[in-house]
Amino acid sequence: MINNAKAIVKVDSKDAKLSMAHFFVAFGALAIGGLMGLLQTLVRSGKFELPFGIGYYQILTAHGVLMGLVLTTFFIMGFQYAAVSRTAGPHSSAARRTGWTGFWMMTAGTLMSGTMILLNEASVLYTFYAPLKAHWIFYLGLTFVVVGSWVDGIAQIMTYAKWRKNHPGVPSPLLSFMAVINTVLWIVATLGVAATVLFQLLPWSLGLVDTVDVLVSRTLFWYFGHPLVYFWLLPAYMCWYAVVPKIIGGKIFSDSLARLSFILFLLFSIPVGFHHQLTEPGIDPAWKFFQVILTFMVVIPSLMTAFSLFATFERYGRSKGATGILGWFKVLPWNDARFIVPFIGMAAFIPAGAGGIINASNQMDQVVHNTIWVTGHFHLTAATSVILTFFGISYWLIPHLTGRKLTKKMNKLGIIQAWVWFIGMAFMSGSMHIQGLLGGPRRSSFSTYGDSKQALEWIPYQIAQAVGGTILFIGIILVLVIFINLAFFAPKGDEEFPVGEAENSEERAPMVFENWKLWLGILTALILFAYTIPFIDIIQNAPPGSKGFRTW
Ligand code: HAS
Ligand code: CU
Repeated sequence: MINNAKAIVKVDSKDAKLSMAHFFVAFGALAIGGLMGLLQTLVRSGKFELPFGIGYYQILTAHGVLMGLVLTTFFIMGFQYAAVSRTAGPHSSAARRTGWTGFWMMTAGTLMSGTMILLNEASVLYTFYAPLKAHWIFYLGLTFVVVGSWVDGIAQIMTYAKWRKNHPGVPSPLLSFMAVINTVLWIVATLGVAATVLFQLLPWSLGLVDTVDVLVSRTLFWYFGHPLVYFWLLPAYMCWYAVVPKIIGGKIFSDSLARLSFILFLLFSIPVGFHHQLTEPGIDPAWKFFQVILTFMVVIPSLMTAFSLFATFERYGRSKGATGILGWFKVLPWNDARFIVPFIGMAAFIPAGAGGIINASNQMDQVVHNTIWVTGHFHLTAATSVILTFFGISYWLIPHLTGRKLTKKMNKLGIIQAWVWFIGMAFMSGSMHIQGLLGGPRRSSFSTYGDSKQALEWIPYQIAQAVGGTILFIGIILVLVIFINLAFFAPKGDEEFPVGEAENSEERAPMVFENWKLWLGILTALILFAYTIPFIDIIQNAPPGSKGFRTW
């Protein structure tokens, strides 16, 4: 495929169009969702009130749905679709049609749910917990997004399967393998949310049934909700493992280790949903304990990732003559946005992951659950580590797809953007963590709770969050400027889609990694083991169902 050392392997232009379509929706969601985020922090500072009767919970729902569900799903599907095309070859026209069908279904669903939120018919937050009851079109829209994402994901699987068929006995390209793992993880995980939406929430919101079993619904939601966060994380890991080494001029520490960590994510991401329900009555503590153990299992592939990244940096540093324990740090390409933006994400993931381990520890979760600490946690994980990596990916992928160049000026703006983000988030997420430890609740508008002493203590932290939110909003404007430049205005040229090579070129990943029957078999067994008995319990001992509530 490569004619000379300088030639760049391009993503097929027809595939590029579909990826870009995803990115337009993703960055559109970022623009609106970001504005909602700013407004929330301003309201919570106590110094600002929303005009025109707009509700706090309405914008909170818009923010969570747009950022957590729409931006992520569209970005990830667009990125993975391009990554598979780049590494396993152009998609067939059948796969491309499948991809477009999925894209339009997701877009239609987003418009349906988004409209209901804007009409104030669905202020149920991004977790849409029953018994809060939204308009049925909101749930139908979510169904379209989920089913559309399956169809979209099948396009990637088709191209992967074609590659496998044409290359019997050869491990598939690393990035394609990773994309397919994430898509499979997503499909298995979304079965849970599809079940609660289709069988519980839709019939209930349509008035076909009067009541809903809240615990069943929440359990099905969290069966999906935890793997959801790894669905966000794994594309960032794809960049850290397979793209960043190439950008710095180094090598992937071990191709097999990278694959193994992805398999572990596939196995252990799903049977752990109870760690979001540790304080919830109605679930046997023994089963909560079991899922907490599995949660600690799913930390292992992240520790493997940290090890592997340090090893890549270290070995690259040594090859450049760096000495001492931290000598490698100096020789990294600090002026390259494609490196530093995801690197800030990695650095943030160290405290972010530590926070996750705190949450997962049953006793400590009693302290932080439902406090704004948790909001701080996911703004470090999802809204810093993951999203900065997505921004870093965009800075080479968008020009690659549009046939343009990342100019020096945009590269610099990208670096400034990342630092602005980091500073804004340090204020916002930092003060959320502290306020959470002081008992400040999450998911709640401004209140002094009758001027209680404890609530007054929280206010300075809420003001710090508004400062952070404002800085972050500047970061959003900057990233949108870069996106529009790279999509429409940057000079024409060839920007590389960097794909790293393993350090040991002789290394060949064991074929057992691609034995889907084996992994899906173990995954099914784990899920059945972790959920069957508690689920039977939940249903057999169910309280009377709840009618719907509209609290807004
Ligand atoms: Fe979490 C709640 C546990 C990771 C997102 N999490 C949430 C919620 C979200 C979320 C959105 O057990 C709230 C949901 C809601 O609305 O209620 N989380 C964990 C654990 C991990 C974890 C154990 N979470 C994530 C990631 C997310 C995410 C990733 C998004 C992308 N989380 C919980 C729990 C709750 C929870 C409980 C429920 C709390 C409650 O009470 O409600 C682990 O996966 C974390 C493992 C990570 C590491 C870090 C490895 C570090 C690496 C970086 C290396 C850096 C380098 C750079 C090389 C062990 C890989 C070096 C540079 C230098 C400068 C030194
Ligand atoms: Cu979780």
